[in-house]
Amino acid sequence: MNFNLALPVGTTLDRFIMRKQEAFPFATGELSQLLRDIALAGKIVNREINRAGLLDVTGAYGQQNVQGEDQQKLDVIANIRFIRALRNGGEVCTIISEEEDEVIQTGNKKGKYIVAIDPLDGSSNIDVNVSIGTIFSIYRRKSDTGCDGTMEDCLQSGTQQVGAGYVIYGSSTMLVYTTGHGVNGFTYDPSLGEFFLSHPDIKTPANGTVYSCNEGSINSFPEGIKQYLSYCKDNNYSARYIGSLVADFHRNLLKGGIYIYPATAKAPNGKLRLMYECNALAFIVEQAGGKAIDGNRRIMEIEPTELHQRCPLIIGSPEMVDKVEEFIKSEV
Ligand code: AHM
Ligand code: MG
Repeated sequence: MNFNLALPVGTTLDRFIMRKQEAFPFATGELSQLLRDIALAGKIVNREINRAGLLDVTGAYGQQNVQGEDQQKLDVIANIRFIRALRNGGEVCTIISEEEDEVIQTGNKKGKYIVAIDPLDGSSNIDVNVSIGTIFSIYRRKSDTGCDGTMEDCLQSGTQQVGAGYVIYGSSTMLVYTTGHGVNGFTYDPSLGEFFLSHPDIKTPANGTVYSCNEGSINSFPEGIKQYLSYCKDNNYSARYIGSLVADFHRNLLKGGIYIYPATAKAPNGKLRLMYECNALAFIVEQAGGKAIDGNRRIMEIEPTELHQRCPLIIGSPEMVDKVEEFIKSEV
């Protein structure tokens, strides 16, 4: 069976998903439909983001989300759009969202899948026209169909993901995803309303000279990370930090580089969320030949205990991640 069937640049996302599905004779098409639902919601959110300045939907919504952060109006809109698309699609029984305190039961008790989503990451950047993104992970439920998804269905480790991806709303809007057979990127053509294959079989460079982290907090970084950052400077690496994870990650994925969000005094377990951000990007980077660790462990092997759990994230080109690990280990 040709799981790695190469399709030409310019293939539409729908055709791509269909052709990939044909390589799996026993596939029911439900995962394919779920990916299409996410792409559709991505298009709708893209439209909202592009109109944001005109419609006065930027800025704070006046509420806080479960992590005590101000929600932006577009966070709320994106959350609603993705949940609606997944509920209408029918393949997903349960959703967990960075923007929601509790699990969301879609009512589709026959749905086989669980989706974890950060509907709009980097939303503090909306008002200043910086790239933002949606991040998602897909898991197969463990419980029998016919009832709501359980907490056990939701709290699966990253190794159990059957799909993951992100949409980056940038100078172009792109959807990048994996189902465990490589990573492919699709660029959105707004005039046609379609995503087209533009970055087939993405492989991240083994090494790079770009590091991305918020060095303003360096005084409270772990010693090994501080030393790695000195090493970067000694070697004249470039610092690039947008403060929008999807944008920093996407650049490093394509060009080589490393993104680091370690434990800090302000965020003793790191800032980023295992279920909504780290696992999805870890799956993608590994499928592209990169690595993702929390400093001690592979991100995807962390057994989650809570929906909104945070973890440090060190992710990117494999030789760079190995180098950070060396510095961390030499400190222990
Ligand atoms: P968010 O999910 O509330 O948008 O926060 C996640 C964002 C990431 O996109 C970004 O990399 C990071 O927070 C930036 O944090 P900091 O401002 O501490 O550097
Ligand atoms: Mg986020």
